Amino acid sequence: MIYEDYNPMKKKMFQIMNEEGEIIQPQLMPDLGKEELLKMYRLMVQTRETDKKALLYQRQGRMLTYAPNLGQEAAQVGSALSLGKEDWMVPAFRELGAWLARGIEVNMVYLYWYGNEYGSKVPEGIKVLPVSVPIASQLQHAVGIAWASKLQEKDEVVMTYFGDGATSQGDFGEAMNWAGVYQTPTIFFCQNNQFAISVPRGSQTASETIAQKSIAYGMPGIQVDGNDIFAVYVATKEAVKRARNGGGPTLIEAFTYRLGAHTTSDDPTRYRSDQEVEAWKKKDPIDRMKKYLMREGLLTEEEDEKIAQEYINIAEDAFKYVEANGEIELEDIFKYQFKEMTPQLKEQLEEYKEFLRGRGEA
Ligand SMILES: Cc1ncc(C[n+]2csc(CCOP(=O)(O)OP(=O)(O)O)c2C)c(N)n1
Repeated sequence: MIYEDYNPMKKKMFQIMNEEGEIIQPQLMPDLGKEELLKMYRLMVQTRETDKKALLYQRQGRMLTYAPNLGQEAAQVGSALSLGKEDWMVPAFRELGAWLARGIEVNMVYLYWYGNEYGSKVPEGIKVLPVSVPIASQLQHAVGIAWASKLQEKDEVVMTYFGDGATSQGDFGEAMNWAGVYQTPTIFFCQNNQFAISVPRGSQTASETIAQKSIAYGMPGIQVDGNDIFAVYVATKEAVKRARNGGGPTLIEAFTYRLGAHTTSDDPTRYRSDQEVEAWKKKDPIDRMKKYLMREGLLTEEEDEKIAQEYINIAEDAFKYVEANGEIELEDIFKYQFKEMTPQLKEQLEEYKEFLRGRGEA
């Protein structure tokens, strides 16, 4: 129903909970008990605390690089929770809340950003693909997996994540087209955080919304308030159900905002105003759900502080583990590019060894 009511041509954004944490469409509220609501909230808080710590470690020179998730927690957690254990998540690189919701542990995430590729080794039984940095390349993989699932009659749905900038890549068009033609069970989940590094959404595409791109490829689409976890959950849940029942793909645009930098190498004050950022801080997805939970008598300030502390401790322990176990041999960079080292890589490795000998380190 919501996909008809919010057809992208109608230019309406789907929202259930407003910025004050009030439920404005109670008839569409998902049927969730206290435990499930708190699980959602806890995952968002864990995302935030894990993210804040990572940024601090990177700024202390202890982590290689990092892509912050601040402000995007509801989009990530709400969407991932709509998947079943049997379904696949195919990420880009800014998906912390979704990884945690799928059961990826903090030490794996930290290990990856520490520069250790073992962070990409997804544990057995968790259906998540490794980080994909080449923008939009993962969309092809997502459609391929979904098509295989369909051909093998497996009922596995695939949710793939990407940013607004990714929709300007050729890979996006190819993946969407294939999914539309072959009706693959793929959910294209776009976190429209308004920027592709320093390029604002408006300079990125002439489309009025990302959601309307669904129409050209013959699939349902919707723009949801990405800072409203209930709207995200309901929209993705319906898309997952449709895909599982043979109804094909869906494009979901989660309208949100990256409150932090693109990565730790970026300075966002050079391309956007403080006023804009301040205005978006008022739409904070976690504050919004907190207000709702407190009004419903499901959370107190004291409990909230305890939850945050619990996840700060987990993050600190995870990073201790990474610093104790995460060092890599620089030689590995040359050794594991290919199954066998190419002559060029062998030459480079020799050069590197020579450099170490020069420094008296080898
Ligand atoms: C094919 C490709 N081109 C360029 C880059 C450099 N790059 C890294 S992130 C990024 C912007 C991506 O923006 P978006 O898809 O909106 O995702 P966001 O970073 O906002 O989450 C670019 C251009 C890349 N990683 N891959």
